[in-house]
Amino acid sequence: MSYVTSLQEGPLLTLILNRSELLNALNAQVLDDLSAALDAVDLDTVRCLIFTGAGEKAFAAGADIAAMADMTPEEAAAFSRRGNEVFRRIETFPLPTIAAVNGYALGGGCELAMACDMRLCSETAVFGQPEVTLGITPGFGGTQRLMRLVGMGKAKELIFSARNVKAPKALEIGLVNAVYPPEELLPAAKKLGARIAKNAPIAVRACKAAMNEGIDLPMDEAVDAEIREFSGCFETEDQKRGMAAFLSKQKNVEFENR
Ligand code: CO8
Repeated sequence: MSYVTSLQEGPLLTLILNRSELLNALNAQVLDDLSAALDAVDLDTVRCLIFTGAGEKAFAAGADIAAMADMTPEEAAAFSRRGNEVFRRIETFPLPTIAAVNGYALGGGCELAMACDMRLCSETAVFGQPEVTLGITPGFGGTQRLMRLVGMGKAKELIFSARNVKAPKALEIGLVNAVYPPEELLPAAKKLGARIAKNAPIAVRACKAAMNEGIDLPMDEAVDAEIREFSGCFETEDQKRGMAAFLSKQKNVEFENR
């Protein structure tokens, strides 16, 4: 049995963390199942991934504390490396990703949400990096991604104090893009995914690649990443199709992912 359920609806693939009895806590098996779910994505038909958690309480309440309690430093390094590997894979995955955060997103759960391109959450969502209350640092990218999302001062405040942040505050500090009533969260994520899915898929992927690469580069090199991705689009049929449609005033162009 997999801890990750995949549900494809047209161009949208929803990956559901399915360990609700432990608030979708992330152990090695969940990480492996997430990785296997990514291996199985059909890049020809899927145009957007949505990550969410099973149950009404949690997106993911973090790495599995019971599984970590007796780790040696070497085992902890291997676990942290594996989590970082899987989350970096999500961050650089060649499709846009949306975290639909339906409750607690603590520790590794917050880190998973931050590895996604966009975060939508329910009014019940709670974000936080409580690791220092357990005697550890964040270990799945939290020390690096939170500061890139909300700025160094706010990230340090949240990580050092281990203070949780509810949905409205998460919106205010830019940790999430939007907040919805719980029953509207997945429909909203799918609506955003469907809107993205209508656009030229290779161009969307190229935007993601340019933005991901550029954020860590000096501006002169960052714009080179854009030039490379921009010019690459001119090798695609969808560029010809999109521009021809505009020039002939044709609406609702259908892109072919070629
Ligand atoms: N790990 C393991 N089990 C968990 C976790 C978790 N992170 N979170 C919840 N559970 C379990 C509980 O133990 C409980 O199990 P049981 O029913 O067997 O007693 C079940 O899930 C339900 O949880 P609660 O009864 O606690 O539910 P409440 O509604 O009372 O509380 C909370 C919900 C506030 C979310 C609470 O469960 C909580 O504080 N959980 C822990 C949150 C946390 O500290 N997360 C950070 C973990 S550390 C981390 O993520 C670091 C990432 C990188 C590490 C890599 C380094 C090697």
